[in-house]
Amino acid sequence: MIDLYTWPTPNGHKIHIMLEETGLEYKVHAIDIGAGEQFKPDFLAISPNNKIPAMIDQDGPGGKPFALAESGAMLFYLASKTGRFLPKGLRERWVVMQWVMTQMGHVGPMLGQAHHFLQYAPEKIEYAMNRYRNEAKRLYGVVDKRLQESEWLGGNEYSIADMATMPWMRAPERQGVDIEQFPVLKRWRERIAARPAVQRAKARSPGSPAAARASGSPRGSSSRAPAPTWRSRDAAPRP
Ligand SMILES: N[C@@H](CCC(=O)N[C@@H](CS)C(=O)NCC(=O)O)C(=O)O
Repeated sequence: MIDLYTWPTPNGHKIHIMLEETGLEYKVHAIDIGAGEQFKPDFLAISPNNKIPAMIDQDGPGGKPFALAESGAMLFYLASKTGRFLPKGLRERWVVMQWVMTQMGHVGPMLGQAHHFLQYAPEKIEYAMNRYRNEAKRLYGVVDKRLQESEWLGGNEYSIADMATMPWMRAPERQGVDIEQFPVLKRWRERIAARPAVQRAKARSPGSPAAARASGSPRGSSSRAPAPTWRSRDAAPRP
């Protein structure tokens, strides 16, 4: 059983998608980052950088609970645990790694900044808005070009690289990007969105109407964040 600490954001969605794709059993714990729950000491014990997502695999390496944060590391962990969505061949595997790292190092941080400066910043700063809008467009172009030569980001197979990247490209208009300029990327996004696991993942995200119905809570959290099963990250067994 995996305890997933999450909130409905692109980084959170990635892990929901992987858990649904692999069929692993998991329980959702909502960490309301708008209310500052990511700074609570219990959460900090499993996520040292105060960010969602994070998880505790109750059946971690050695059969003991194992805590992990950072969505890229979590995707690699879940792929290693299940032997799925990360190719076995070394050439293919490293290419998937390359695209997961492109998402972690560029797509997430830059589109996140575009989102921030275009939608949320209390002050409209032209320089920042242009900088991140341009970078967002450039990155959509990088992904679109890759998908012109390859069915999926990592190669011939749908992989954790696609799961990591697609949730960031769901709302291009909020990042200053016209999706019609990237038709191949648009079709790739639709293929992923149509997958039953991706639809189930969305439904189980905190705040979704389906999750709210299941939990009886207006915010759809199946559980508020409980205390992790240990007090300090150092106590968590490492692989
Ligand atoms: N590199 C991290 C980024 C995680 C991240 O930025 N999470 C955001 C939500 S998408 C968060 O928890 N923000 C709360 C805050 O910054 O206080 C990952 O991929 O897991």
